[in-house]
This record gives sequence, structure tokens and C-alpha cells, in this order.
Amino acid sequence: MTTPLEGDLLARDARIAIVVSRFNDFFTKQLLEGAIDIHTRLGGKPAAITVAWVPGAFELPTVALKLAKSKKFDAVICLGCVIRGATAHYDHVAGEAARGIAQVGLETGVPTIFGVITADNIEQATERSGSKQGNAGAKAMMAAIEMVNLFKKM
Ligand code: INI
Repeated sequence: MTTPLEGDLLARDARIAIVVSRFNDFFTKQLLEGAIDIHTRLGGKPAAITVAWVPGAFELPTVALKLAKSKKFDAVICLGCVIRGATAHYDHVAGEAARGIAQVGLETGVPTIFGVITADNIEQATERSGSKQGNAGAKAMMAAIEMVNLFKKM
């Protein structure tokens, strides 16, 4: 029998940075609330979380990179909301956010989590920020904690 390498969902004293975009803050505030709520429910202390606000999803990777490079955090979570219906340049903003966030994780080796809602319309954004489809911020926090604990075992 092999023992799988896996991270549990206990927040312990993991230091988490959250970068959150002001654009569509009607939704991103819900994501931030969901992330902090699940962190508390998984045993984390508020002092372990640092929050940085950026103008929009396009800016998430730049600030995530700076935080990841600082070595002060075990994981960085990026929260944003890009809505196709309201965004002529949706593909550029959403695509660059996704590409940049992935790059930060690969470049720094610090787990960098994609908590960006990419929605076709307001209804979908609503569903993913705390209603039918859960809360993407809470899911991002769970992913961050699992990754931090997985890294500790590797
Ligand atoms: N930023 C978002 O986070 N979501 C959006 O839906 C959005 N729209 O609609 O354009 C958006 N644009 C701003 C962008 O992220 C940058 O902040 C801006 O282009 C300055 O670089």
C-alpha cells in the first residue's frame, strides 16, 4: 500500500495573502467574506491573513507576484470577478489574469490560487459568489490550505 501525498484542511498557522479586485466589488466582497469565513471555520486566526486590494482582475498577478516573492506567505489567493456581458475586453482581462496567476505560482513556487469568477452574466456571477454554486472565495481558501499542507509534506 502506498501512502498518498495529500494536504489536509486544517488552517493551523498558515500565512495567507489575499489579493482582491475592486472591480465588480459587489461580488468580490462576497468572495473575500467567504474566504475569511472558511478560514476561521478551518481553525485559522484572522491575524494570519493579509488582504491587498487592486483595481481589477488584470492587476491581480502583479501584486500576487510581489507578495509571493516576499517570502512572508505560505500561499497567495487571487479573488476577482470578470463578467462577459459587461466587458468588451473580457477575454483579455480574464485570460491575462488566469495566465498571470498560474505564472506566479510556477515562478515562485508559492501556491497561488485562482479565485476569479469568469461569468457570462450577472446571474452566473451571483451563483458563484455565495448562492447556487457556492462561494468561489471559500473554495479558493480551501484550495490554498490544502496546498500549504501538501507542500509541508513534500
Ligand atoms: N476588471 C475586472 O476585474 N472585471 C471586469 O469585468 C473588468 N471589465 O469589465 O473590464 C475589469 N476591467 C478592469 C481591468 O481589470 C483593469 O483594472 C484595467 O484594465 C486597468 O489595467
